[in-house]
Amino acid sequence: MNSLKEIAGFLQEEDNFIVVGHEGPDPDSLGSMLGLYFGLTKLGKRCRVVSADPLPPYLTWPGLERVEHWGAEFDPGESIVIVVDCEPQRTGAIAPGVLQAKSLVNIDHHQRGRGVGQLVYVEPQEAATSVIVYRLLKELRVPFDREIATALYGGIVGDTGGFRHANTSSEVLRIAGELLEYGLDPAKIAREIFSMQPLGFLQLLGFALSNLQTAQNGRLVWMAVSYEDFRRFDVDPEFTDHLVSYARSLDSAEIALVLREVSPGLVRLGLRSNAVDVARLARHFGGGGHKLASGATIQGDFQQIVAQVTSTAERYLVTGEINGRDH
Ligand SMILES: [Mn+2]
Repeated sequence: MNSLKEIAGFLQEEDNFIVVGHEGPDPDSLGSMLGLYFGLTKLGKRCRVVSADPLPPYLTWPGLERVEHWGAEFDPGESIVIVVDCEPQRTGAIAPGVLQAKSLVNIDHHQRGRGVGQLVYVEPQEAATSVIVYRLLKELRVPFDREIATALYGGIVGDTGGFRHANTSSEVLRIAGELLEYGLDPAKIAREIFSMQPLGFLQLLGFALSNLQTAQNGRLVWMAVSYEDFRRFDVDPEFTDHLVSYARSLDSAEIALVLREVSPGLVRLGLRSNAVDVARLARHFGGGGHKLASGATIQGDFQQIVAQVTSTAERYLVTGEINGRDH
């Protein structure tokens, strides 16, 4: 792994960058993408920002309109690609182009991410990749303004669950406090991230909550929403990963999980915990993430996957072991 100083030095020397984040962009991936984009632009660098997937429709941060959308045809050409908040493989449809970049920089805070590229900075201790980008922009002596501050603050709010998760350190609050001095609107940023639900989503939520399942006296709790359910409530399944926070709010929950069939036969597993290491469970199903918040994408028959995942999670909760029988 490189130091932030080395990465800053490299960025200072070079020009012509493309910043990319993960598939299904969330506030932290967008915050770190835009923060870095504005920072490099302020240094007089040529920079573009690219996402494979559409952005969450409710965010109105300055600069989001500059995000270009590319698919499998994405070709970085001579540009240096900077991958933030994920490994290059997780950039979705643009991943083949990203992996062929002549030069690759990887900045991330995910536990499993070993980083891929000429320059790599992966620090799982950091609450958000937006915090790492904050430090990098300081290293680069970029003057901050409201645009940069909104992006980084939004990313931090997203990944700390509005300063509620275990990653909310005094350092994170100090950085957030400094960013607030640039005249951003914290109530608006929080409302856009947490409280802009379309009617269909609330109705789907009511359905999902009334079908909530538990095991082990409520220590394990799960929701399963099929593709058919999403269609019935006319909800885009890609923007429903926060369903898991409702499952997690059960008083007895130690492991909360949500299984969403986002297209026929393609299932996204979201895992949350208050103490148990659910990154291990996510890895068992081919995914990854953080100790208390992780996920995976699984292909197959929805009902079979629901049965398999919940029985594995229950066994893990009871024994602390994941034996390899299911996979
Ligand atoms: Mn993140």
